[in-house]
Amino acid sequence: MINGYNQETISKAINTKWAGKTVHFAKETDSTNEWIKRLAREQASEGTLAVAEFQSAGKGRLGRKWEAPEGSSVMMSILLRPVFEPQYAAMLTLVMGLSVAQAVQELDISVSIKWPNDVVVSRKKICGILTEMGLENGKIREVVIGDGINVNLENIPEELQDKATSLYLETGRKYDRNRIIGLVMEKFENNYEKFVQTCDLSLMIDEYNAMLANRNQPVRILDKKNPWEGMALGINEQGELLVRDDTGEIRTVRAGEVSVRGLYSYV
Ligand code: BT5
Repeated sequence: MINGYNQETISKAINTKWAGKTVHFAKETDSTNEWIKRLAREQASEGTLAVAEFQSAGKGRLGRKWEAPEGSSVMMSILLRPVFEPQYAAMLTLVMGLSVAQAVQELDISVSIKWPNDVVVSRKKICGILTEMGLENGKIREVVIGDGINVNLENIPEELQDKATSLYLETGRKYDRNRIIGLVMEKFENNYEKFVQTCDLSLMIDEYNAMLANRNQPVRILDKKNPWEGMALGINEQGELLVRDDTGEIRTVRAGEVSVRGLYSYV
């Protein structure tokens, strides 16, 4: 049977140097990203992790909502205080995406990454990532990375069924959320330490591209003014998606500026 899920069980499952060394746990909060920002104002240290069993105001990107029932999903946010320049912070979403994918792979589940911020199983989303940055005098004050991982969800709301799933729905098995958090923290610590050496993805690009669901897939770039289609080739060291358009030109697509969809499905 699966252990409990609380501050103590989560801390026990994390064997890292700094990522998730301090864990805060709540039965309910508004959003773990908002909670960790409040903890950051109270001088929480780098690597502090906030985990909630339920979020009353879970957030996606661009004002979208993140919703998951109590008791079945991982909702957590980690606090970082990087000293690098703000322009590099957006790549941390990719660093976390790779880390979650590697953690899920350790459970013997076939998993991939939908650039830039989703982790997918069977081409449906099992995890969304939201990175937020606070600045002070042009410098990074903090970066918060939030993960919502659909672990043991037994149902997916009707409107999300074509693009979302859970580890349980894909494998028929229930997973220990403590272990998943421990694995994500271990992978993230390792990848983040590589990232800060170069401030780009060069030390993990091959692993990333090997797990990229969009790779060699036809995609539609949902640019508001000029949507276009092409073949996704992989990411570059700056985390941009390389897409060959129908004239043969290879164009770079930046996360945050446009959305990318598979031509035949969500990925
Ligand atoms: C994301 O946004 O995928 C980022 C989600 C980040 C959630 C975590 S949970 C812990 C931390 N605290 C927070 O408040 N947020 C972070 P985006 O790409 O904008 O996708 C949002 C869209 O995903 C929604 O509009 C829905 O269509 C869909 N969605 C909502 N809940 C979902 C779920 N549980 N599983 C899969 N898709 C979902």
